Order: sequence, then C-alpha cells, then structure tokens
Amino acid sequence: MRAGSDDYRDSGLVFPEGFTFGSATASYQVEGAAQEDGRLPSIWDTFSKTPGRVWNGDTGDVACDHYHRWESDLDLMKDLGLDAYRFSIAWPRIVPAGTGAVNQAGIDFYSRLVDGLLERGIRPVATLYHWDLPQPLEDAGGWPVRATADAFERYAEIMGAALGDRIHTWTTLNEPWCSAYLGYGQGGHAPGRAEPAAALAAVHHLNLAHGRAVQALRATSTGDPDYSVTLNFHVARGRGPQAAEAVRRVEALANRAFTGPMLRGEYPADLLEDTASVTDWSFVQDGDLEAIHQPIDVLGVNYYSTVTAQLWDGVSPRQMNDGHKAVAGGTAWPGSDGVLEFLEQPGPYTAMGWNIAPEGLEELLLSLREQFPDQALMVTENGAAFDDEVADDGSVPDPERLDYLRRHFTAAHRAMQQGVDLRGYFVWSLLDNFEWGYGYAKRFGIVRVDFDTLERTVKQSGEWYARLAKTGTLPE
Ligand code: GCO
Repeated sequence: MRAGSDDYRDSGLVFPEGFTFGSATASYQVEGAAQEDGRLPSIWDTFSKTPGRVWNGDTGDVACDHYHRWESDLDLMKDLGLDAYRFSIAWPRIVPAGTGAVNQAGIDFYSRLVDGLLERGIRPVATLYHWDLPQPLEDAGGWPVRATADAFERYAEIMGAALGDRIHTWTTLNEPWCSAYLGYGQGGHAPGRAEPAAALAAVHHLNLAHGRAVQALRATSTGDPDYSVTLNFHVARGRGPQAAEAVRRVEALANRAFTGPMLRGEYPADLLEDTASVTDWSFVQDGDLEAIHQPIDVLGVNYYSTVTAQLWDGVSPRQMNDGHKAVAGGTAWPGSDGVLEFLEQPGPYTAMGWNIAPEGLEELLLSLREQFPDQALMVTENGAAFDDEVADDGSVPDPERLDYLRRHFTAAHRAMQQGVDLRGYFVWSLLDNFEWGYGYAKRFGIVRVDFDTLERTVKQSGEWYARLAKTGTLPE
C-alpha cells in the first residue's frame, strides 16, 4: 500500500506557528547542465573528472538535471507543502572565470528559479557558496589565498543586486569546515590538496569571505532579507584519559575556528596554540576580524551525527571521522594530526556509516543557545542516506529515513521546549543527488531520483514530511 500523508496519526508534538519547514539541495549536486549557458568548470568538475577521486567516476555533469527540471521540482515542493527551499547558486554560472565577465544567462536562471518559488508561495533561501569554486580561482591559489575572498565579495555584490529584492534569506557559505579541511587538509574533497598550513589559511579567507559578503549583500539587497551562514558543527565525545582535551581540540578546530571570528570577532586562543606548529596565522591582517564579525539574523546548523575522539601523546593511527577516503599525508585536523584518533561509535548507522544520535542534535542546539544566547538558529541540514528499494507498486518505502527524521525533529522540538530559538528545519535532501566523493551511491533524498530516467518519486519519508509541513504537528 502506498503510504500517503494521511496515513499517520499525530504524535501531539506541535511546532509553533511560523516555524519554517524546508528542504535543501546544492548546485553541483543537483543541477547538471555543467557546460550550459556559459557555466565554466568549478573545482568539483575538475575533481570529479580526476580518476580515483569520486566513486564510480561519477560527476555532476547531469546530476538530477534540476537545471532543466526546476519547474516540476518546484511543483513537487509545493505538493509537499514546503515553506522554503534552500538551494545554492553556482558561482561558475555567474562569474564563470571567478573574476572578470559576468554571465547574464546564469543570473537569469536563478532569477527564474526565485520567481518560480515566490509564485508557489515558497521562500527562497539562497547559499552563495556550496563548494563549487570557479577553477581559475583555484589555479590562482584557491581559498588559501586572499584574492579568493576579494573575488567572493564581488560575486556577492552581483548577486545582491540581482536577487536581493526577492531572496528571503542569504547564506554566505555552506560548511566552510569541509571547504577548508577536507579540500585543503585531508584532500578527500575538491581541490584534493593535503597541505595543513593551506587548510588553515583557507579557514581564514573563508571567514573573511563570509564577513565581506554579508556587508556586500546588505549594501545591494533591497528586499530586507535575512543574513546567515551555515556551519556543520561537530558534536564531540571524548574517550580515554584525556577525553576532555580531545573534545576541546575538536571543538576548537571544527566549530570555534568559525564561530569565534564570525560571532565573537576573534580567533580562540587555544586554536592558535593548537595550530602553532603548522602556521603563525600571519595571513590575518589588520581589520580582518572586524570585517568577519558581522551580525547575522540566523545561524544555520547542519547536523548528522556525533564524533568520538581519543587523544594520544605520541603518534597514533590517524583516522578521519568524515568517512571520505583518507588521502595519504592529509588530515582534517591540522595541528592535531597524529594525536587525535576518531573512534567507531555505537550504532545504529546510516548508509554513510554515521551513527544515528538524535540526542546530539538537542545537545548541539542547547550548547549554541548557551554560547550565543541572542542568536536565532535554523537547522539547515539534517537527513540520512539509506539504500532504498523500489516496491512492486512503484512506491519507495524508506522507514529508516522516516524514523531518523522523526527522531531528529523530536530532538529539535525538545530543544525548543528548553528555550532554543529555532526558526526552522531544512531536510537534507529534497532529491537523491551527487554525494561528493560517493557520487550517486548514497541516497539522501525524501524524493527518489532514478538516475537512468531522472524520474522523481516521493518516498514514504517525503509523504510523512509533507504531513508535518502542512500541519506543523509531528506525525507518529
Ligand atoms: C554537507 C553538504 C551536503 C552533503 C550532505 C550529506 O553537509 O556535507 O552540505 O552537500 O551532501 O551533508 O553529506
């Protein structure tokens, strides 16, 4: 039997009026049309075409073909009752070479997409950077060099002028931790470099890009949008005799390296100490921290699972917690490489091998409220990959994903009951899509995509979510 959104009982757990129920995607993961209408290669086009970097040699050349199917995808979002759609803008469509000429066809695509959303009563939440850096900027040094932040500021000005009259929320960056540490430290993400000092310089220039972009967007947007950034916070548990120190190191590198400058206007002293063997941070120039420390209306929180770390005094087997293929000589933890070991955690697990720990989301939201009591929050990504099966009747029962979402929405609601100012929740992802180093092997969508036909099928979790989005009451 096909489970429709009417086949559930209410749990009695009600989200407040005005709470935003959304879903999220990202340009390189869903759009396809990689060489169309003036788009030029990003670092992920280059990386995915480099043998051995992406599972099965998959690329984003076609992806979900969202670039051509966006109208029917917007109809799907409307049918699901979504209040908002979190998407990202491909920088290589807008300023294809990263600097220089602006591509009007690229601007026109996102303008049509935004108008389509507004016509359907869906709020556009646009991320400027979800990892698809124009390749020429990488050729000139990438995020480790300051000029990339300069180019990003100009890109933000262009987009603020083009769409700032209609965007509901601007998000400058998605997960700078991944861009910096996986892209330049561990090497499992584009551009695939394993240079610890470069990774920390990338941290700073991404922070600088964020602050400069918030100012540029404010200066050019006329529709009074909200401003935000999305961070993937690590919820760390410690193990062994130095458990607390292990947690401190993880939180310094993964979380406070970004919230410190962005929300407090300073790099944490312990971060600078932990990384002193890697860099002297001399790339931080006078005025940078003031530029980075811009007020934001909402802090985007991406959460999937927890991590457990152990600290060793000597050299230890270095294990990456990100699940992506470790690169010889690379580390996502510059300054703690060789001393931090990430341990397997108790199950159950999603298809990514990530543990299912909804209590970690509640803990994270409460911690962020304690650290930043006046900062409104938004869950900008939460979801799960599982290996779905298509039933004989064509439906896609995905009870594990539905249970994951139910448990995490429940955890978010518990946090709200304790005073967390959570404004909304975006499920990752609307569609099965290109999961970076895993290619199309991992399915996160509440809507299945048949990658042979590109046909969309709403999964059971999508039906369940539609009922939640339409009623505001968590279905059992
Ligand atoms: C991220 C990215 C998404 C991923 C999702 C699952 O958080 O890593 O924003 O692009 O696809 O999180 O890994």
